[in-house]
Amino acid sequence: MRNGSVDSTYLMIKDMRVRGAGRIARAAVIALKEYCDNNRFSSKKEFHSNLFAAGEKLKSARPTAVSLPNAVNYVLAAAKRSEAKNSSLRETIGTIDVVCDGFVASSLKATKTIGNYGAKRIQEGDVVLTHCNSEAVTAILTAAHEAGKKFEVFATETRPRFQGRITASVLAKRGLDVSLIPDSAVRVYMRKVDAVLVGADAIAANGAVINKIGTSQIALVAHETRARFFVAAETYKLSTTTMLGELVEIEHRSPYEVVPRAWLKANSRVKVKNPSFDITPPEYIDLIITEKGIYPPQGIVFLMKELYAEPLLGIG
Ligand code: RUB
Repeated sequence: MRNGSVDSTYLMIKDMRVRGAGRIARAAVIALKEYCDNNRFSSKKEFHSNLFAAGEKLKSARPTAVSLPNAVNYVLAAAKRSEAKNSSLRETIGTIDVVCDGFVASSLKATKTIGNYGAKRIQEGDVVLTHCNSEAVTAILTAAHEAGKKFEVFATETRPRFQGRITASVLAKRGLDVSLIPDSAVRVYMRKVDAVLVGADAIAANGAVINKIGTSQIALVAHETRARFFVAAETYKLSTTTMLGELVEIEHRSPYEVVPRAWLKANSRVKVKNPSFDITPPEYIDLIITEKGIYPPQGIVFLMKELYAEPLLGIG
């Protein structure tokens, strides 16, 4: 069995060569498609068990971005439906190809739509602060810029992995006015900031947003200065299992992302903690911008029910 696409994508997601909730979802779906297309299966039974094992492996690459299991489960659900219809192996693989292509196209389209919806929330002369690197956020800022609005962006460095440098670099190349600031400088600049705009790895049923570590601290400071706090997220980042009381797992990464190996060796009594994400409570969020419309965090549960009530009935 040629597991190449699945194994390499699993590793790329795990060590963050592919990162960001939207990108990892699309990468996993493309890996599943390639896995189906590039292997010969002796029976439908073998196909299904291998496909489900590949899906489980991909889902285990990173635990927090719910876009990853949501995307993989979307593909696996298509395989299950095919099985229930007693489709041939060739038909099932054909269906999976279509479903995977559809997911990737609709994901890209959703980001673009969010860009257009969100751009309307950026006013002429605004100062916008963002954290980490989110495609949904850069889509909004780019769309506002392309609409001719003049505004300034502050991008936090986002330690320890410095994804803020990606954001600053992307925006500067697109012609936006952007300044990179240390994470610890957020409160200094927040007095100037009109709106904070961040992405999401997962959104819980109560409207809480799970995003890059440091997001909740920024929300607190934004609350203090009454800056608006917006979240941009495609609906496949909604965590439906939180409707059933499940918690979103927060990823803890290697201490060597925080300090060099030699330093830790020389200071072996020091414990280094490296949580990768945190939770911003709904009270600190003004609006969540999705491709299905813009919602107050308290409205997210209704969107979840509308979009995902049926699959939820099958849980448990
Ligand atoms: C990335 C991160 C991003 C969200 C949304 O964390 O927290 O804000 O994933 O990104 P990491 P997008 O770098 O650890 O993956 O809007 O691109 O899906």
